[in-house]
Amino acid sequence: MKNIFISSVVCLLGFLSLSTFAQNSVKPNVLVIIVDDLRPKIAAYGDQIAVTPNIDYLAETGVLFENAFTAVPVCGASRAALLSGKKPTTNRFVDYNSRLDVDFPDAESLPNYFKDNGYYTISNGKVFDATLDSESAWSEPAWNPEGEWTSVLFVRGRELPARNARRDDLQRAYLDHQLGIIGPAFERLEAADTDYPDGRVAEKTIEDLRRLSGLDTPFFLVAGFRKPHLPFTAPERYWSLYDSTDFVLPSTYYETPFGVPSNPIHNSFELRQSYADIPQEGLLEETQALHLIHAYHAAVSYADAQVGKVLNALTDLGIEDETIVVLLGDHGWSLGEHTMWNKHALFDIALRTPLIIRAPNHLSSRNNAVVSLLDLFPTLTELSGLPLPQNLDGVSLVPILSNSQVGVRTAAISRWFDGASARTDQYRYTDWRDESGQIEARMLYDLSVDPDETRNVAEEDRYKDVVFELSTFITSDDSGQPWSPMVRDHVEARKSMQTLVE
Ligand SMILES: [Ca+2]
Repeated sequence: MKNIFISSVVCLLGFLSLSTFAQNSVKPNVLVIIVDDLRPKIAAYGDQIAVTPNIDYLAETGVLFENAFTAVPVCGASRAALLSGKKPTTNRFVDYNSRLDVDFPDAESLPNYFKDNGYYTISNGKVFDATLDSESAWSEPAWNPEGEWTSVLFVRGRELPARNARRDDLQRAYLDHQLGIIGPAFERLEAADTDYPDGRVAEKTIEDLRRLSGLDTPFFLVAGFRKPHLPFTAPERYWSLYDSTDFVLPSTYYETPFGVPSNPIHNSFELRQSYADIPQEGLLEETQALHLIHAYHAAVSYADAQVGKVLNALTDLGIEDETIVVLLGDHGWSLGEHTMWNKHALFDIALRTPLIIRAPNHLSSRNNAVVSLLDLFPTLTELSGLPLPQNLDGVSLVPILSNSQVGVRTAAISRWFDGASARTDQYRYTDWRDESGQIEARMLYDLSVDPDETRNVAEEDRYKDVVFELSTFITSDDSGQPWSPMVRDHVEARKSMQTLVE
């Protein structure tokens, strides 16, 4: 009986404070945590190996979205889209170097909107891809820790403890590389969390929370952690959470999907071009691939630990119950699936990302609805009791935070240069169109029977209606923009590569 009574009081208090937010008199704080290149390799998402106790805790106390997708599978464009609530087209938010204030200067960004509505806004770490993008959005200049963002330790000339025997190997990897300037794709050293940038982002964020919790105005703080983005640098103790024998290659490591067009298959250029000791063509040797998979996990656990420090600070400061917390990745990541590494493709593995929203007065749950990172802007606006801005391309997820049985959209659309992909609860349909809109290639995966996307069924008769419906859906989403020169260059380069292969 006592428990029931307590629950009733909690519910009543919850209802009252929810009403208060809606009435504009007290605004909740907003803390957004972006974890770069994080796919749902998280225990709370059912991953059997990942050690992520802090994100798991957030998931246990919030709403976990099982089917959240980025609008563009690359950092800069994904962030410009999700931080503006505007969809990508063939003329904006195209690649890693996209900037919101260049591609769409008239769009009001999410942090700018909160700032205009009385919030104190802060950007720590990697938020917009370019630190100076949309500067006016922030109450203080966007902050980043010092040092190269790739931050392999010994390059900075630091004296490392002698126990770091691997240092010699790593230095050799640099020196031996033909370009002599790029480092290994991982680093395993005895180091403090704060030796790497993310540890310092956590420290700065905690200092800010301490300061901001004493202000009369609510805050909108975004903390952007850089791991598990390449290079997979993480202190030794996060590597030691795993045994190297824990890992296996993905079942699709050696093969692209049956019947796939060549359009979405890339050569993992980010990994090959930027890091020493990676072969310039062909599959990575199994031992190297497994080591990189281990390294990704170490980097995920390191990022998770930094998330934990920030979440603990909310509790210690007593502001957990008045702060909305969102955690997301900026896109998915291939760890060798379909012969590929990195993002840059319209497959589920490169598009699906974690999304967890913990809002005061909403019970924790898991939600299977298909959602887009574009939905973040209207969701945070509604949760904070602010008026919904006009012309956002996302939809508010507030109706489904409390009801996991309903959906908010037919499909989530993602774009990558001339390709567009529609994800429903059962299918991933993708097509590539020429500049006049004619479909040149397409693929369809029936995820209900083929969750790993191994068989393109777009040309099978029994899926004819699905293909028609989803290609029509993409047509209706198309804003009819002309191609930007970047899209033309990309398509030309891909076609010349295809010709070479043929
Ligand atoms: Ca990224």
